Order: sequence, then structure tokens, then C-alpha cells
Amino acid sequence: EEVYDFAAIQAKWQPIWEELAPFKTSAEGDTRPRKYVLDMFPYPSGDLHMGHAEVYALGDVVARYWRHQGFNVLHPIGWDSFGLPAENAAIKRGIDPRGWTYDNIAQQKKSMKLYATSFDWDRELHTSDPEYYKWTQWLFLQLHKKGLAYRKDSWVNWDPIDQTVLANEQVLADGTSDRSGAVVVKKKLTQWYFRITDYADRLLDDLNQLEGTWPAKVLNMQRNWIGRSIGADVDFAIEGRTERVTVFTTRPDTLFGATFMVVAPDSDFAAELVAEATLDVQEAFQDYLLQVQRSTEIERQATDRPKTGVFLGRYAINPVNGERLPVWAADYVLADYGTGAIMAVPAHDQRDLDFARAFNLPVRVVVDTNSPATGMIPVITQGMLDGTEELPELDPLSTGIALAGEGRLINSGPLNGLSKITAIKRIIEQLTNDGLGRSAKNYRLRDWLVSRQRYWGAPIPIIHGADGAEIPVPEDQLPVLLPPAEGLDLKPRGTSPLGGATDWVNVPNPIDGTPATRDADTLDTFVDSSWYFLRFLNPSDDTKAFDPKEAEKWAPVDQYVGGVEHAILHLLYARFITKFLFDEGYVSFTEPFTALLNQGMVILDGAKMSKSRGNLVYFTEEVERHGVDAVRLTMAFAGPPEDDIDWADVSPVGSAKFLARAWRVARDVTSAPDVEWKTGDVTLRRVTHRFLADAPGLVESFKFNVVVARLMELVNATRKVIDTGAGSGDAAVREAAEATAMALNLFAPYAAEDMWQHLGYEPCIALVPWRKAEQTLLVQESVTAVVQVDGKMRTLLEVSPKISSEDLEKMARDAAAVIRSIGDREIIKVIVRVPKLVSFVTRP
Ligand code: ANZ
Repeated sequence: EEVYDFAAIQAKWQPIWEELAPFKTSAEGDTRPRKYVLDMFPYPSGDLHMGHAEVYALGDVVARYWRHQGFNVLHPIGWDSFGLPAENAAIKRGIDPRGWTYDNIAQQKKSMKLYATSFDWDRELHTSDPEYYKWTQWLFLQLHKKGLAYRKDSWVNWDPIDQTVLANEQVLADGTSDRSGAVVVKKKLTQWYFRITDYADRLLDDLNQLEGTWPAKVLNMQRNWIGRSIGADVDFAIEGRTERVTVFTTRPDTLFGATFMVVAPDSDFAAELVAEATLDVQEAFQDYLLQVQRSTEIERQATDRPKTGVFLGRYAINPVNGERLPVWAADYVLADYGTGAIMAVPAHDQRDLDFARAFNLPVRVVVDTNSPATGMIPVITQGMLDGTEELPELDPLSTGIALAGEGRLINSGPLNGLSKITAIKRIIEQLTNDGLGRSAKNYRLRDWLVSRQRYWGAPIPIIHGADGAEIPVPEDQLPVLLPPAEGLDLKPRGTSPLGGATDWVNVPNPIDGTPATRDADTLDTFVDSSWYFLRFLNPSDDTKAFDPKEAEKWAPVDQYVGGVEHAILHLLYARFITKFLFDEGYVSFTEPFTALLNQGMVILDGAKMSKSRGNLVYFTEEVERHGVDAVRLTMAFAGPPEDDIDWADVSPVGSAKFLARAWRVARDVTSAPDVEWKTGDVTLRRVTHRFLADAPGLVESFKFNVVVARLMELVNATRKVIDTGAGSGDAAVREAAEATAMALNLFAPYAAEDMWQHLGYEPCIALVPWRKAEQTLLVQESVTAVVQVDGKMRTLLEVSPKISSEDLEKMARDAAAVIRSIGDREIIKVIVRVPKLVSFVTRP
């Protein structure tokens, strides 16, 4: 007897699929509804790993499912192939990053094809191909034209190991680089930025559109990252300075409680103020500044850190009461948030209070939070509530606890007696009228730093004139080709290696032909991936980045699938670029990914897999040992997709056994394809049709593991009929085997195709429409009837939904539990509601 041999089945079908190319997609002349299912594309750092095995298995369930449901499904793949790992590997081994990258791609592609993911390979793209990055450069130029790509000097996050700048998003919570692990330091450099902050409100507000189709966790992460604060800007005069200085506050109601001002030591404003100060102050300030520059932003924002600072010898004037406020420089105020200067209200802000206590500055309470209902009393006792016990002292100066709670305004002139919200409104009105302030918003989000001082990326298409002019490379001269790596020193040293490509760097000024130089930096790879989903629509078009007409047909992406590690960066950038393209009229939608599925990680023994831990499970080994289908099925069966999969807890061996069992069922079918279903075993038919009816909803809500479990039930039920029932010739056996093959195509495409062939059909099963469940077979075989005695439930009966009232009553009377509970009492009334209820009323 023939046995299930996954290797032989893989070897048999792979070339056939290659030839038939069943997943080649076109919108041309196809009237089916369309779906765009996209998996996050891989970074080719080596062969595929188990994380890839998971994401591409799950994404493929979705893509294959919608095809069965009659949709024209676009499911493309490409490579995110620029980036540092290639460059670092190249430096380490003295090879060309290009060669390293494309060798890895070849390997991954081979693995991906073996893995039988249903991609349209005709749309494959590589972000490191000139055909692709030409359009990344084009995108840069469009942003530049609109003033959304600009250069500025600023303090940037500097990775001293990789010798390159990092976006804020690439600095981890502990202040280290997410790439190299180095402690990130600050360095002042001229860098290119994208003005994503112009889009902050829309990036925040449009998240509401994604409620319900994106994981709540991701929506929250995006919201926090953008971090909108609503408040006011207030202008303070500075003694001895003509211009006022503006501070941002979320609590303008506390303006009367301001007792000093603090500026960021690394702000231009601090430098300006200190220039006029005494030499002693200047010296103290310079020492302090050096100390500050050694600390990370995270350290500076830590609340438990002792407060440090320097008095600058200058005074600000509170616009509402004319009070003189000493101006300090302290590192808890950040230069690039708000205006880099704050009014300090120590009574109501904890950091200001800590600072005031450290430097002996005055504290004035202006909000009376002294009421148990709203105050900040640590422990409220019953005595406090009924007034028999005195309220504890709430003086922040002695308790050290700022009064952040709600309450009525005091010590605040015209604001006295008002609630916080009314006071905020009132003071903003007053400041606005007096021209001394206005309502204001601030964001945690910073502009996106896009320039990198590294080789392996898309060159920035700008030429610098001798006069300092920034000249965009004319669009018809794109792409600006990356010069060959040969002969360049790629070792990181803080400036781009491209600077060493003399022939490449020195170019005539496109405007007047005078000597000029190319910008030698390259673009952050997140720029490459911010728009790739559009390039898939016509990846070989060399006349435009993407075709708006194709975008109209396919985009936005209906279902995006990928790891939660991209919850902030990549998604935020893609959302921003989409909004920009919308504003420019290139697309008609404002969100790129309508729905998002985040899969968990594949871990081993509870730990993340990594080379350094030495607990890697290798993709190729698993696939060789268990077969593609078993690995894919295991990924789907492991649990809800968003949970981590511990590879030590799952059983690819079990998956392979199940596949063999399913496959044998198809082998055993002896009836012909045109057999009359109706003649088949009704019990099995019911199981089949229940499965066909339930599976779509389960797949659409990503309960893949439940679908697999139900499929196992179906196979067992089929086996039972073959072995102990009507036998392999029964029509229901064929019907069940066909349904099994069809559903297995979502998870185990090789086994499914082979079964399909054994069942007498031509390839490809992936293109066969989903069988519709027959309503008449969905009627439940049994229902549960409740039997009550004197209102108490005594037993449950499994009965036919068509049972007669008499039969049901008889069954109930005969039930042991009922007999016992009635005893020798008299039944005076019986209520029967078929098929659900029998209720006896008795009397002694
Ligand atoms: C006075 C005040 C009184 C404040 C009070 C708070 C409470 P979020 O919510 O994060 O936006 N602030 C403003 N700019 C700052 C900077 N560059 N570095 C550090 N802190 C800064 O916080 C806004 C509040 O943080 C502002 O409101 C300001 O302190 C401070 F009872 O102003 B507040």
C-alpha cells in the first residue's frame, strides 16, 4: 500500500505549480471582487527562520481562503533588501553588501517557493534594485518639493557602535540602540528629516477608522507614540531682553502658582541667556551642559532621579501678576519638546516640586484639592469622611507630594473659585485677548530623521551647490545610482562612505554647471518600506512609482499580516506616506492597511530564539524533518495567531500524522466524482456541512486553530464510516474527503493538491470555489431539553428536535432523577414545550 510521503509529494507538485502559476494576478478583465492580502516582506539577513515560517503560513491561510471565496486575491512578496546587517556583514568579511544581500535573497526565495506560499511571483521586488529605489528617491523629491523633507542641525541619537544616527523610534526604553545594543548618545549633526509632525493630528485621529480591525494594543501604541497634549502657550517677558519667551503648559490654570522658570540646558535659548551672565554662571553652566550631554533622553525623563540645574542669573515676568521668576537651566526640561522652556508650578507638578525642594524655591498652592473626594490624600479614613478626624496636611512643601488632582482655584485673582476646566478656558481667553498666550497642542512625535551615514541604502537625490544651495536631482535623472562598493571604505566613521566615491560625489551643478557635490547620505530603510505596498501594483513600470488606476482597484491593503515589532515605526511611516500621497492626489484613501493581524513570536522553552542564546530552531531542518505541510499546519494549529508559539510545546510530528490520515481518506475513496451526494451517510454529511458552514466565520476571525481541530473531527468521522460504517464507496465519504482537501489547502497545500488528484480532479485545488453548506443538513441532530420539578432543574435530556410532546413527557417521567425527586408526591400539572422543556408541578 502506498504511504504518505511528504517529500515525494512536494517534489511532485512544486514544478507543476511553477508551470501553472496559479497565483498570478491581474485586475484586467476580471470581474470578481478583489482582495489585497499582504504579508510584511522579509529582510534577507540569511535563510528564512521560524518567524518567517509562522507569518507566511498564517498570511497564506487568509490569501488562500479569499480565493476559495471567489475573490481575485493579490498576494505579493518582495525583499526589504537595503540596510545595515548587509553592510556590517560585508565589512566583517570584506565582501560586497550587494552580493551578500542577493545571495541571501536567492536562498530565501528558494525556501519560500518550497514553503508553497501562494505569492504572485511576477510582482517580486527588491528595495535595493535601482528600478525600485528610483521611486523611493522620487518620493523623497515630492516631499522635498512640499517642504516636507528638510535639513537641519540638531542633536541626534548617535549609535557609537554602528556609527550612525538613529530615529527616536530606534532607541529602546533603556536608552540603547535597537540594532547594535550600544548606549545611544547625543551628537549635533546636520541631518535630513521628514516633517511627519505636520501629520500628527491626522495620524492620531485616523486611528479611529481602524478601531476593530487593528489590534487594540497597536492602536494604543500608535496613540502613545504620537502623544498629543492639549494646553496653552504663554509668553513671558525676560528682564533685559526685548523678545518674550514662550512656554508650553497643559495647566494654564496654574499660572498664578508659577514660582520659577526652567529652560533646557541644551536649547539655543539657554545659550543666549547665559551669554549675558557673569563668568561664574557661564562656567557653571558649561560644566552642567557637558554633564547633560552625557545622559540619554530616557535618563533625563526619569522621575526618580535627583534634580540638578543651574541658576542663570536672569528673571522672567509672570504675565498675569508681574512677579519676577528666577530662570534656571535643568535637564528635566527637554530642548525639543514644546518650546524647551517651562513655567514651573511646584505645588502642582511633581518634577517642579522635586526641583523646588532641591534648590529651596518657593511653592504656592493655587488649586484647592483639599476635599476627600478629589484630593490626593494617600489614605482616606472613615473619620475624614464624617469629619470627626482632621484632614491630613496637604502642603506639598512638607509632604513632597505635588497636588495633581482636581479642585477649586485659590490664590489666583480672577480665577479664584473656578474649577480646573473653567479656569483653563478663562485664562486662555484672557491671555488671547491680551496677546500674551493662546491655546496650543504638542506632540511627543518628532520629525522623522531619514538620513544615514552608511553605504547600503538609497542615495539622497540632492546636489549641494558651492553656494550651499540644495538642488534636487532633476526627476529625469533618477535613479541616482549607488556607486559600486569596490574601492570604498565602508567602515563606519560618522560620515557616509559615499563621500569617498570622488567621481560619484563631484558633479556639475544641474542649474549652472559649476562644481557641486552630491549628498553622500543614504535613506533610512524605513523610507523604502513606507510605500512598497503600492509598488507591488505594477513593479516593473519604469515610468511611475505606481499606477493610481491600479491603486484604485487594489489598494488599500485589505489584510496586512506581520509582527508586532513593527507596531510603531513601520506602520506609522507607511500611514504618513499614504496621507502625503493622498494630499498629492495619487491615492484616494488615507490609511494604507485596512485590517492588521499581528502574529506572536516563535519561541523555544519560553525564550526568544537567538543565535546568542543558542536556541535556534532552523527553518530548513524543520521542513526537511516534518515536511512543509506539517510545519505550516503546526503554525496554524498552535493557538490563536497573536499568541507566542513555543516550539517545544507543539507537535509537528502530530501534524504530519494527521496529514497522513487525511491523505489516506482521499486515497480510500472508491466512488466516482459524479456520485450523488444525497445517497450518502447522513450523519457524516451533517458533520461535513456543519464544518463547511462554520469554517468561513472561523477563518475570518483568525481562529485557524479551531478550523484545524474541526478538520480533525471531520477526518475522524470519515474514517469511521470507511472502517465501520457504509464503507469507502459511500457518497458521503467522497463528499467529506473533498471538503477536507479544500480546507486543508489553507494550511497544507501539498497534501491538499495530492488528495485532490486522488479524488479525480485536475490541479489546482487552490482555485476551486468553497463548497456551500446545505441548509437542510445543518439542522441539529439533537437538542437539550430541561426537566424541572417544582421549578427546580432536575435533569437534562438529549432529544431529537422533532420529538413529539408525548414522547418528551414520557422520557421525562422515566428519568431516574425525576422519579427520585418526585417520590410519592402527586403530579398536579405538567407543562411540555417541545423540544426544550418539561416542567412538573407536584403536591404532597
Ligand atoms: C505648568 C504645569 C503645571 C505643568 C502643572 C504640568 C502640571 P505633557 O503632558 O507631556 O505634554 N513641559 C512642557 N515642556 C516641557 C519640556 N520641554 N520638557 C519637560 N517638561 C515640559 O506635559 C506638558 C507639561 O510638561 C507642561 O505643563 C509643562 O509643565 C511640562 F500643575 O506647565 B506644565
